[in-house]
Amino acid sequence: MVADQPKGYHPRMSDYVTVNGARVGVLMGSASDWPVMGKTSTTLADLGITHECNVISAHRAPRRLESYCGGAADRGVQVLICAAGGAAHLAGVAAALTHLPVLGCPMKAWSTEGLDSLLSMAQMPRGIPVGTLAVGSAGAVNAALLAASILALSDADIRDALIAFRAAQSDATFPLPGAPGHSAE
Ligand code: RP5
Repeated sequence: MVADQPKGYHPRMSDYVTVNGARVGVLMGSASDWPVMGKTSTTLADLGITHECNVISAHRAPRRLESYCGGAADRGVQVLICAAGGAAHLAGVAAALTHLPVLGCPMKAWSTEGLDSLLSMAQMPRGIPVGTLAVGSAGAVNAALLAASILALSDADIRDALIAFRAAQSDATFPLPGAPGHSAE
């Protein structure tokens, strides 16, 4: 019996969304994280990685988080990406509840430009690691790319998609109209 939940509370699968074949689970502490974390989802989709996205707060819905993390590996999820702001314990608690690799995305919340979230994730005490990315959009995109790198170790399609993504990034050119040596348009 846990004091913070009604007596007899048991999370149901319907408390969160699952996607058949999902390899990555994206968790957020709040729907207010979605404008940034949508970039994680878009990047995963661009690489052809089936994933699922849920808002499950570690402090508002701890039993639901326990249920989700406890079942993730058995459903075939291989990486969790957790985003939260403030005293951002979502990634650390998720990492405590599963052996899967957990990547942390610190969100800018209401103060300190996200430094609070960054330190909450990066400064995990020894024993339970969280692979922490940069604050905000850069970390959100990089979390997807790092998840792809992990999955690429055993999935040739994802490896090819990641290599193609990086090649396109390297081949991109950046005209500076009007700058010395660049054309005017
Ligand atoms: C965290 O607090 C969330 O991850 C979010 O980044 C921040 C603010 O949440 P809301 O007050 O917008 O729900 O739990």
